[in-house]
Amino acid sequence: MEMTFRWYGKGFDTVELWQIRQIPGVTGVITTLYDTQPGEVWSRERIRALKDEVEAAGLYIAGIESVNVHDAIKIGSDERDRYIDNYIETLEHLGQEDIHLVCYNFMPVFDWTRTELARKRADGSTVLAYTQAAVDALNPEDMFASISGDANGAILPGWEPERMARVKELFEMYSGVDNEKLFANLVYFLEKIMPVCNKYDIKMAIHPDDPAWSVFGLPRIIINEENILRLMKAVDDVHNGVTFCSGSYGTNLKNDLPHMIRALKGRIHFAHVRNLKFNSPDDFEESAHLSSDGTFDMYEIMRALYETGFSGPIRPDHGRMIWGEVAMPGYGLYDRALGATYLNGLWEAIDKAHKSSLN
Ligand SMILES: [Mn+2]
Repeated sequence: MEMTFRWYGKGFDTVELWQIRQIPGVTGVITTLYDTQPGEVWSRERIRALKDEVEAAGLYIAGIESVNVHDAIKIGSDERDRYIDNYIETLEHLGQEDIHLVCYNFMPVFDWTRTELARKRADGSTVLAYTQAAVDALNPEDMFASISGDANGAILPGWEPERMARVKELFEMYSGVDNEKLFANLVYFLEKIMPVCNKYDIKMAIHPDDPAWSVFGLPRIIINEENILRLMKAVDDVHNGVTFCSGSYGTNLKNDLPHMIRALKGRIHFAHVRNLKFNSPDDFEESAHLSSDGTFDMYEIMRALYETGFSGPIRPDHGRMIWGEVAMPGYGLYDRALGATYLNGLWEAIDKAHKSSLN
């Protein structure tokens, strides 16, 4: 594996590349053109400029998170082929610039959903949290107001104001789309883009839905082992792969994370590894990465990745806000750097134990 760090780009991220460069063991960034809209073609010039900027800091672009998928593609409307053509053109430009990993998601209307962005913990740190009762009590428009009011001034991915201004319209557009239709639209999209992915060896890595169940009655499909394996089979090409996000699949306690990793052997191209602490099955918070701070056994997650030969980028995910840092919720420097260091430590221990067992 390669340890990486998510970076939203200059002007969008409070963390700077030189700081990322100083985290031990971090060699690459996962980044994006944050000011592009879904459906827009990314120019080669802009991709090149981003690459140059990252490389000048002594890092490299390990992958893109995300190239967002236009709603027309998810809904399967008449315009979808035009937007798929645009997506293909973006992939072509990324391939020409030697970028071979693209994370994306296929969630309708909302990206990830949390009900609190700054829940205070006993140690004074703040974390993102989710309570089902709070979602049940809200309508979708109020959800946006509560999320944006708490974001430390940052624009959160998937919660862009221009998008949320259209939230009612978006709900209407998805009214005829159920889980099966959404799945069929995803397969249609993947089949269309596989040729360009094969040509440039671009690994598509679908991010799970977060939380891994339906919110506000919207369809959700990338939520468990059965569904993700179905998708792997439906488009049985190594370039149709997975972002294994422990914190997203892990929102549903029925998901056995190490088991899923083993079942997806060879198809996980990117990993987000973080912990959650469940206070009840309907209430969780994004704890520190350490196993003992949350509900998941991080050692077993890393061991499953190791034993399945995972060689792609891995990154710590949503960190706590600590030491007075003010940043995009979940995306401060300090706690994610601690997370990266902890995950590197686990990996080293697993690697050394494995090698000594061979002697
Ligand atoms: Mn994730």
